[in-house]
Amino acid sequence: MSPTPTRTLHRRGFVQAGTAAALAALGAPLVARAQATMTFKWANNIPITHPSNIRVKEAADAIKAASGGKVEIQIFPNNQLGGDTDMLSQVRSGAIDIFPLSGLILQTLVPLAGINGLAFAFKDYPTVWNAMDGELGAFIRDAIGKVGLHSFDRILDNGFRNITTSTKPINSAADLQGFKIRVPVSPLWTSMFKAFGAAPTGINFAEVYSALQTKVVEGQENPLAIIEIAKLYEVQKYVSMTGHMWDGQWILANGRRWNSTPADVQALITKHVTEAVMKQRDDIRRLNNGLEAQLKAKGMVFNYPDAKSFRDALAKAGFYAEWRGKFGDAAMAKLEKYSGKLG
Ligand code: X2X
Repeated sequence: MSPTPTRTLHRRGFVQAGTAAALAALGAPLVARAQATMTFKWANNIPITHPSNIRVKEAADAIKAASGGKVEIQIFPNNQLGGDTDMLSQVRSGAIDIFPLSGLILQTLVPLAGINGLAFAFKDYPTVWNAMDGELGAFIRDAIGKVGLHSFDRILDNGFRNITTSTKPINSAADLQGFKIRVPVSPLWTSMFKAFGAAPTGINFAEVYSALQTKVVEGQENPLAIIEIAKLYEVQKYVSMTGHMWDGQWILANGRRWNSTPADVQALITKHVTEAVMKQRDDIRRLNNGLEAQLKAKGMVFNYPDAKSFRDALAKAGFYAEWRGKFGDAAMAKLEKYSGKLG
């Protein structure tokens, strides 16, 4: 069957006027074919009710409308296509097109991507966004580009992480001695909790609820939004507000798929995904501020440990020195421009 004649999308009203003007300014060719429907599989590890999915669904709807139904983003939430480790393989092979992933889990493939997880690096959100939307983020995205993945510029917020347990509150690093805790599958996470003196096990998020329920582990650590949305309050009692690190998800696309996507479609997707990320950050900030009261109402017990014993344990175990060596001086200089001297 011979293909129908090619038409540029703007002639069909495919691209909104604003986008077309922006593309013209960039000198980008409008090369997409009006007859082809493009479908992108977007997969992740969290329930559809999480702002990451709500906002991406809005972006997908906007992209579909703006493209006259030609560009479709299908969302597969909640580990439907596998756990994080598996989805990372799939986005590399092209079985999944777009996959948001914690930089610390991506670290198994891009060692530098774990750097923002260095314990207590960021004192607050303004510092996080200055770093991740600034030179540190650009440095990390460069490294991601080298393994054949495209990273969108803006990273999704996951949040500052806190420890939950089924057995006792964690008041200081001493309470973590020998403590069986789940961490995501990531060298930095495992190293951090070993340095605290705990007994960490790397488990994908897909198995966290059942690992807590069956007491394979006594605790885990996550931002409040995840604790609420994944219903971890059903299997955990205490929340210790350690805020030991900030974590976000880079939105990764299979490089071959992305590079073979017409420039106007790339621009359309990028515009809406970026808007979704900025709204998602706002949602998470508001959620994490309001959730404490809600989780208390569900029976969770909160405590607010001082960071000092945790920092001291890390310093004593040589955690910062070890990771400074692994990340290298150039990368540490990018981080410390925002965090101040670590360790
Ligand atoms: O796996 C986790 O704990 C989660 C949901 O926070 C991440 O995606 C890193």
